Amino acid sequence: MDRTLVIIKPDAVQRGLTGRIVSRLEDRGLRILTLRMIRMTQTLAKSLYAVHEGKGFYPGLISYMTSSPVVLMVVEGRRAVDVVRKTMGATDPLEAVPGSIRGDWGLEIGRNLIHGSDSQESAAREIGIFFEEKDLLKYDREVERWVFE
Ligand code: IDP
Ligand code: MG
Repeated sequence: MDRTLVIIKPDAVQRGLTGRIVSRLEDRGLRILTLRMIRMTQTLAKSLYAVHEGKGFYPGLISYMTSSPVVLMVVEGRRAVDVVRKTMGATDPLEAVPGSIRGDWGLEIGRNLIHGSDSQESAAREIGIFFEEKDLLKYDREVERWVFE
C-alpha cells in the first residue's frame, strides 16, 4: 500500500468543496490515515513547493497557499499516488478531463483546488513536512477486500 499527501487548497475550502472532495477520494477506495485543517505558514508553503522556487508563478503560489485555511489529508491505497493524481486531473484545469476534481470545478491553473504528491519519494518528503508517523492512524476496513482483489 502506498501513501500520499493531499491538500484541499484555499479556493476549494472557501468554495465549500471540502466535503465533496473528501467524498471523491473515499469513493475511490482510498483509506484516510489522517485529516486536519490548518492555516499554512510561509515556512510550510515554501518547504512544500521548494522545487518551484525561482519560477515566475512561485510568489503567487505561496501567497495563494497561505491566504486562507487548507485541509491536509494523508491517504493510503494501492498505487495511491497515481490514483489521487488521476482523480485530481491535470495541473491546468482546462486540460483536466471532466469527472476529475480540477476538470469539474476548476478553470485556472492558479486556482486548481487540490494538491497531490507526484511520486512516492515526494509523498514521503511532503507527509514529513506536516505529520509524524504517530499521526497516521492504523486501522482495518472490512470493505477493502471488496475494493482490492
Ligand atoms: P501539480 O499541483 O499538478 O503537481 P506543479 O507543476 O507541481 O503541479 O505546480 C504546483 C502548483 O503551482 C500547481 O498546482 C498550481 O497551483 C501552481 N502553478 C503551477 N504552474 C503554474 C502557472 O503557470 N501559473 C500559476 N500557478 C501555477
Ligand atoms: Mg506538483
